[in-house]
Amino acid sequence: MRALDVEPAGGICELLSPATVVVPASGDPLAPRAARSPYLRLFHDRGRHELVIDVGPVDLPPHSMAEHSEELVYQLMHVPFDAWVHGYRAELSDAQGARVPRRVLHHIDTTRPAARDLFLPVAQRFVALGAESEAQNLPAWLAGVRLRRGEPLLVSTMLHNPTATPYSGVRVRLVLQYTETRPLREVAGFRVDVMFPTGPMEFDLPPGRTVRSWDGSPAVPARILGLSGHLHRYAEWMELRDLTARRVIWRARPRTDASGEVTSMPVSLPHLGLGRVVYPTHRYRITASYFNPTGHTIPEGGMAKVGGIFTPVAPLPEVAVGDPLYQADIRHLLGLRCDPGGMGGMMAHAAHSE
Ligand SMILES: [Cu+2]
Repeated sequence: MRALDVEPAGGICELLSPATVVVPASGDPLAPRAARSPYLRLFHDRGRHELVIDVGPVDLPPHSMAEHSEELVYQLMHVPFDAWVHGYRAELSDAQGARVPRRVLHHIDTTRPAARDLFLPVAQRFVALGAESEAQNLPAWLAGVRLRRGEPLLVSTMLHNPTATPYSGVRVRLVLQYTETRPLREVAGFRVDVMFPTGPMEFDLPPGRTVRSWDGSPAVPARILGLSGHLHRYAEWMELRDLTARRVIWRARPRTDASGEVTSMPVSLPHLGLGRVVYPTHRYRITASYFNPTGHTIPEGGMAKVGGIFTPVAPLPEVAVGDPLYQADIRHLLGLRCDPGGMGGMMAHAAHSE
């Protein structure tokens, strides 16, 4: 009798079998199977204007990954209504509702397969939070990311317990604060990574200095309203440069604690929030520098990305599902969930962040 309760295999991984991967919107016949996400539930607090993406519950033994980590890598949900998201935060609790240390949340990332990225013809990344990320909340009237009813959202969660204390029934709640009224500025997230265009974003750090960069241009003119970055231990600095205009848009060093661990990155609001326009006719370069003093290579120890919010000056093109890079990127993301050993890189990432 028990076996009847077990869901048949498939779900989100079935999307990888056709030649062209299409992540279905909620109206598509494929959607219900793909969206059968065992560790994801949606709650809606209409009074507080909050949509809650609830991931879990899972147990977190000491010094290990969460149980059911494979299922958490990518789960599919569909946005239940039209909304502009202007803020977000993450909450962690255990089975008794007690707080769980934030450091067990390696990351919770969201991707919008129905929307395009600013710099690449791939699925747009939405909210991403790590252990060090702080909650963000813009005034509802000012700016928000427009989510459309029924659009798919891929939710990637990694929980990892670096402490000696076991936690049971752990849940991560990603709380999205929204408004139903169009704000002054419609915004979206962007990112530029030294490992673009797709694939794993981690890279090895041999002993000594490693400098990496990537060049590209946005698809449309866009006003960058705010930006920050993500780096790992042993990072020295990173910068975003306009090669065409020959000027530095942003340069930052990570803030670290006494042990050298990155605790935060500076946030920049160009021109007091009025923003800085980037152009498709200009080339931009992200560069990051690391210095590894340990004398041995740190596998997948490096990472460097700039992320932030922008408002398009001209509308972003529709997503081109057939684009080879879009396909490669979706296959990479879902492969982390569905390919045997696909989690290897993510596990390594967690291990060295301990
Ligand atoms: Cu990282």
